[in-house]
Amino acid sequence: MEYSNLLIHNNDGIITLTINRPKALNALNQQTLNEIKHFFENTKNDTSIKGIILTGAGEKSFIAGADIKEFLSLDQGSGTQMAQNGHDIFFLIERFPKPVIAAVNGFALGGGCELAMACHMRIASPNAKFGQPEVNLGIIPGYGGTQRLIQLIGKGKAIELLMTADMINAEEALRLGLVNHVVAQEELIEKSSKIIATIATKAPVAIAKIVECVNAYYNNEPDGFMAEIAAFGRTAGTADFQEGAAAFIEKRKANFKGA
Ligand code: DAK
Repeated sequence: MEYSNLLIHNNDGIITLTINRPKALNALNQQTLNEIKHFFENTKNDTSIKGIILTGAGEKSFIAGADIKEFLSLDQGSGTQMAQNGHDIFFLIERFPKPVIAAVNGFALGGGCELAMACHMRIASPNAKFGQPEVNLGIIPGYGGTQRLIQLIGKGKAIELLMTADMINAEEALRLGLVNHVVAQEELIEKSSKIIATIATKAPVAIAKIVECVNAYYNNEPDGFMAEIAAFGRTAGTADFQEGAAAFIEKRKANFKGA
């Protein structure tokens, strides 16, 4: 698939995926969502990939929300259909077996904040602004925002931000636990890359299982503890586990193979 709204840069297996609609502050239209879906579906099983950094083009905005210009034709049926499709895409990112980091370089509003929250971690620049302004438009978040915001910052603060549509800055987002780190804008990709490079030195099956188990905490089925028991057994049966233990005992660096 030819992408019209995504830029892809591969630096030794660390992919920077840039949403490239700067004139619309990188708002998510359906075309962009379809391209994101295609990208994640087609890289899920690529063992050469160490992780993904998701960012927005330009210095002003990560993603300023869903594309409001596409809203006018929405009704109950198409809105429900669009929400289902959106949830499928955001779950694909949340469940991606390699680290996915949002490098938030400006506005992360509505669907943009939701997309950042579906990533495994968020690194923000000082000019980043987060918010769920949907109630200003007479709707509610449609891409998982009501759930993931509570998961990340707790019920009390989440309900305030969802009801008031207030924007918060990077410092406040850090204090609330919505972002992992705040770094200068020109250091966003470097900081994200360093985290991915660290994770890439670990056993791939163990990393994929961490993603599975952390997500299972929030699911009723399977229960998170049961998921951890099964996942632990799976990692205990890998050659990488033997290698990791042997490397520790032999005082050398482990050479993981991903199996
Ligand atoms: N959609 C489309 N265009 C947008 C946009 C957006 N969300 N945000 C900005 N733009 C466009 C502006 O229209 C403007 O285009 P031109 O007029 O130059 O053609 C250009 O980007 C620059 O924006 P501004 O001139 O407004 O720039 P400012 O610096 O003055 O203001 C701002 C920046 C971010 C404060 C402002 O642009 C703004 O308030 N933007 C809208 C923020 C917002 O309300 N976002 C939408 C949140 S609601 C659903 C699932 C999910 C969702 C909806 C449905 N279903 C499953 C059905 C999600 C909804 C949302 O995300």
